[in-house]
Amino acid sequence: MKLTTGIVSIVLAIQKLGYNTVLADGQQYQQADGQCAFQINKGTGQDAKTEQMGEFTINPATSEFETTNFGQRVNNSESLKAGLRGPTLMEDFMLREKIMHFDHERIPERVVHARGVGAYGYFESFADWSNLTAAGFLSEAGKKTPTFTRFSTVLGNKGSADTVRDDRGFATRFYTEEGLFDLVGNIIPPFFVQDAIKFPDLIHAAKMEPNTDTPQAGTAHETSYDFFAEFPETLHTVMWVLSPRGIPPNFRQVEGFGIHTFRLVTAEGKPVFVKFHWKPMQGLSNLLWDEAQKIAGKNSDFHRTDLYTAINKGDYPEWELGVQIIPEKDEFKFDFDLLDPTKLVPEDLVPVTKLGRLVLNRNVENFFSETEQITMHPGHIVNGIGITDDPLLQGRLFSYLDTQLNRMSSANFMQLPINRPLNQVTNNQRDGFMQSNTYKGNVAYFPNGLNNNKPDVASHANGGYIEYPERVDGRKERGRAPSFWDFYSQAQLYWNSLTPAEQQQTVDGFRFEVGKSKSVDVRKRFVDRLNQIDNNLARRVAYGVGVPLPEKVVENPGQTDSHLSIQKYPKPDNIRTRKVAILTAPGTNQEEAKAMYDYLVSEGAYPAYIGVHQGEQDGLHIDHTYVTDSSVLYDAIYVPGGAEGIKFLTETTALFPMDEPKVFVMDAYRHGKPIAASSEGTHFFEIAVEGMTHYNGTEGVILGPEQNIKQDFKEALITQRFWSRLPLDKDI
Ligand code: HDE
Repeated sequence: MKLTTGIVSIVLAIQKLGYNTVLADGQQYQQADGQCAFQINKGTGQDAKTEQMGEFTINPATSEFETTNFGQRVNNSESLKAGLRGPTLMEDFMLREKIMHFDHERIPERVVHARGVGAYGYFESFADWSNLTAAGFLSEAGKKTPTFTRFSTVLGNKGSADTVRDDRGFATRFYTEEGLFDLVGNIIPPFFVQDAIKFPDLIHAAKMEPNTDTPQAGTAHETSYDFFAEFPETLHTVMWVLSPRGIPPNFRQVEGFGIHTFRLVTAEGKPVFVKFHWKPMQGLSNLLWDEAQKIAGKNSDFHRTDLYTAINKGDYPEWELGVQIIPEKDEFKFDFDLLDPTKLVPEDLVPVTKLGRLVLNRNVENFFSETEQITMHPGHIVNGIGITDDPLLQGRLFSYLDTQLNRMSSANFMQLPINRPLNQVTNNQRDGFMQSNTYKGNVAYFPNGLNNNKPDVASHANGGYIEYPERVDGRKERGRAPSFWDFYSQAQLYWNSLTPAEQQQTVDGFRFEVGKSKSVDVRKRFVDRLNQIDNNLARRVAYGVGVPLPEKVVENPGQTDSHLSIQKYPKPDNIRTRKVAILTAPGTNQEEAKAMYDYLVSEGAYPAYIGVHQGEQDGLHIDHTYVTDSSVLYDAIYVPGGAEGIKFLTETTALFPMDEPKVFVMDAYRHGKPIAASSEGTHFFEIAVEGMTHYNGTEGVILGPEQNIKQDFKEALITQRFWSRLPLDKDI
């Protein structure tokens, strides 16, 4: 009798899954338990995810004594010996336990995206978007959802440098009322390959070469360019990575992209195609390759430190989440296939509609527990968001769970605090390594009569996930649709959309990376591919890497999109978080130095005095010196006056490497950074850049009495980089 009831309820549930039924009853999804978990709890001042994490957070500083893992208080600092100089005893349970745990502290790093940094935050919807999607977190203006975002480089090992040239991950988990939604994207809108089955080849070619395990964290080697030359669908994304986009200055000034075309589906079952975008409110910026390389040596944690610092100081980075909306009827309107992940949808064709904003406002307590153990997965989706037939996305849906099982060594990794959704998880999955839940009763199957069919299967009416009922039919075939066969148009679009200075940086990038290939044949084959994009680009690279300059073989029709250049991206209206080095020495004009320092602080910038030693120096407190820091770690520099101070900076001393203060100015100048100098400081600027005549002019260099230069310096800091100062190739 009870079994029959169970079967009937499955049938009913399956019936309810159909969109017709949903349309017929017209019911909108209601939250089952009716409570909103995302309000800030007035008592604790925390959102629901923070509270949930708190249950698992331990503060060792409040524990009086050390214990073993089984709770016995112990002296865990001395091993048990037969006589104080004698052999250690096997019976020492404290030693055995401590060493055993230490021996197993490491887990496999991610096979890609190993190096990352994460932060908590919240997403706030700008409006009720139920006209677009049934997703609850987008259902109301002002609705807030806790989030965790992890940024990562792709190729490097966990201990590699932050400022390498690479694409980067931008993965955000939304802890929604209906479960987790992970938007696992990158900072570059297209991807290298069209089909998941080519991902292992791509990564094998781009990561370290297997015989030598070199080079670390980048594509500047032979196998990458061999693969790119042989597999031209990679070229569009290669162009992006080699352009200034591949070397961001921090994670706060990057865009994010969902890459694939996704679907949004309303409660009534109405679908649209969308591309997800994150637009940074801090503006968009980049490093020059020379800076990136030097920073890697000076501070290999540059991007991580930047994010931690900004959040700790209350300068919360913020992005707007937007979507490009493409009605189903327009699926075939473009000259590329919407399912091809190596293509972007130009924003000039389809503008971005802003849905809400993401604010990162809290650093992790523990890197391993939170940033390392989070298991992002494009298959974590909620009602109202759907996937498409993009063959790369389809393959990803398999890969993430599979790799996470390897990384976490237990199928129970979703029970970890960082991975738990906020709502109750109920199903009949059981046991496995490190099962931390205790399930009552003898029923772990469905249908069941003994528990009255609980937990029951969910239908649309009570929040069950509904697959969009896309019609699928076709023959089994291995291969690619002809609509995926154009590999060059968007590489051209991107190249054409860069400013001359950005094109120069891209050419310089190729000269470095392709030039690292020992094989002249690889260099030549790759240049031939570039020649399919643009002859001028190919000739400039060819000249640098010593292969014959190719003749023009294709026309570049010159199409552009106005949203792809970093240089043209809108600037913020403030200078919050801009790092400014103030160059000082004994004899520096303190008043000038302090006045600029205070002004920059009042504008929210991060000034720092650079001195010849740490501690007190002529009334200035110095934390940074010409030994610990250099120009590349800053956005701008200021040289105050004071004849004695300037004399000190120009003299040889053992307190810093020879000419280091001058190198500060020279680097800032040739990297196009804002430079301000006052009184005798202006003289120091002049002697430092003397002879650098191949750089163009002094745009962004502000010289004058200290009290007159502040506003101009602020404007220069907003501009951030003066590209006009950087030299361009002569005709090649
Ligand atoms: Fe990933 N990717 N990926 N990827 N990916 C992983 O999953 C994979 C792709 C991205 O911060 C892995 O848990 C395949 C595109 C990010 O935890 C792995 C393919 C995009 C992260 C994996 C792709 C991404 C990963 C490694 C081709 C942008 C870091 C560890 C079909 C939309 C997430 C892990 C984090 C991580 C596989 C392509 C972004 C191996 C097979 C396209 C941001 O599962």
